[in-house]
Amino acid sequence: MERHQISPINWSQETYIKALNKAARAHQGQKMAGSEIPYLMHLNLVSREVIAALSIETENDGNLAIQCAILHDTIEDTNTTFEEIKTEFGESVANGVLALTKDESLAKHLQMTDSLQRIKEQPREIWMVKLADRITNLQAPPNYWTQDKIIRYREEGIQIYEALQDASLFLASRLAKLIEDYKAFIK
Ligand SMILES: [Mn+2]
Repeated sequence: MERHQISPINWSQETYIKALNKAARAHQGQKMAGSEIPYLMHLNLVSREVIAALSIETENDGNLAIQCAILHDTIEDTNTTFEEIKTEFGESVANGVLALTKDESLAKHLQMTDSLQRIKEQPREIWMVKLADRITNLQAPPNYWTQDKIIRYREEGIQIYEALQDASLFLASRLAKLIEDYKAFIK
């Protein structure tokens, strides 16, 4: 049956499915922190934020943004390697995922600044993924977090916002609102 192809403007469904299959296998068995919910939920939420931004900010390379959104934690949290991502998804996706990976050889308090510097050397689509990641993570903190940890997490959110806000008006305004709302968790 001959059918006219209809696709989203700046990304393809096939690309999304391929990345999601990879992430589902790589993160198999992992759960979201402090819960029984599969980790894939986090990747779903991050990619939904990115897709929402792409529907408005259509000048972006949506395939790059979506692949990096879905794969952003594979190098950091699974045994997937940079080389593997490069072979399967290409060099720009692998470079993006690597920039989104914390350098655990650094002291913990230096890791965010270092990662933000490396993200800023990447295309804006990678910045969008980091904004979307923090939007997704700025939900009610787990009940075992200390006040100190909650305050630091909010401050890190501000640091991410300040560094990357230019990548997406949509995501930056979502993040700004969540940073404001997060004050409610500080007693
Ligand atoms: Mn993440």
